[in-house]
Amino acid sequence: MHDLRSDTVTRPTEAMREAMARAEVGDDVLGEDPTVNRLEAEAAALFAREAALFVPSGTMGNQVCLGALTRPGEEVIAEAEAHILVNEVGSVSRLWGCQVTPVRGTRGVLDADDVAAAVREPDIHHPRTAVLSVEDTHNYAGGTVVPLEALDALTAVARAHGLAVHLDGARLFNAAVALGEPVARLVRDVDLVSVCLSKGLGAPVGSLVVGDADRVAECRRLRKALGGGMRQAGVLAAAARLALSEGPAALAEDHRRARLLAEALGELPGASVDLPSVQTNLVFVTTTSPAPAAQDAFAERGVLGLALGPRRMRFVFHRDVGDDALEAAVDAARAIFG
Ligand code: TLP
Repeated sequence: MHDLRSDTVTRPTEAMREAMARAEVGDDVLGEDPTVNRLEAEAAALFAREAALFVPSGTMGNQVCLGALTRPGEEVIAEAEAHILVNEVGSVSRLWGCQVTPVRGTRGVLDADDVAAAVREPDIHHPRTAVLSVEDTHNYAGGTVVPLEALDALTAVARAHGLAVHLDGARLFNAAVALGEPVARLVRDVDLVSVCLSKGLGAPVGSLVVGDADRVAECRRLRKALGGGMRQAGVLAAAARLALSEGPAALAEDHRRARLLAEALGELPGASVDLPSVQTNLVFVTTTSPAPAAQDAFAERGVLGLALGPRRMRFVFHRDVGDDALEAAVDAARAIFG
């Protein structure tokens, strides 16, 4: 089976398993796990920010960021199909007592004027708009990248209106590779960023929250509140360190394969692809037949994709699938959509 359902399915490499077996550990809740401490110091340096925090998942990473940046009754602005809005079990309201107001972007990228228009005037009736949340790359828009000028305009408009900026950088390294920019540049002007290590970078478990020391200290408290204090987490951090140092180099190949699959799919009568939105490792396909049936037909041909809507399927390239998976997916697509 060629598993193109998500980049979350990557398994740890032999080198990761060896590093995990040998990892020096301690109690991370007491700040005594040397491997976690190393990971967090390396991440802070890589992102050129004061501090970093290892968390169990991207969802927890996003949520501790949003908890640290809000108070109950406030409002977070996010793109209408943002992961925090559609895929985190309503946690922003459930955990922090805040509402998320959707603003529609273009291919996942918010327009700074639209954000400005959504910020509420001070009024006794209104929630206070506290945070702008940006997703880069934007998953449901197709793995789209926020161009640097757009990012700068968004952080500027947030500052002008007194909003903090949260970046859901679950796939921030994919964005950095696509832009040819260091991740430090992409997080320069945001308050807190959450970055997944267990997607394209290949770690078995874990994400990082990065930002200023006081903000990250608050995230550490909230991680504990959510039950995310992981004790001898060095066994996980050992693999995460390799994901951080070696993972990014492999992403350009994933992007190349995604592009080739998208172009092949775009020629078939039973499928359509918005080629400009295929910018990184994700390929979303609109199907003329029901997507769940197409998903089954792909599986019968040894290719796993995900139906993410009645007529929408997603294929994701990652380090555990290569050119053979690409060929199998193209062959299956020709049989199913041709
Ligand atoms: N995304 C998963 C599913 O939840 C859809 C996937 O397969 O793509 N932010 C973004 C932009 C994400 O895409 C995801 C995971 C997360 C946050 C949450 O990460 P985890 O799954 O580690 O909680």
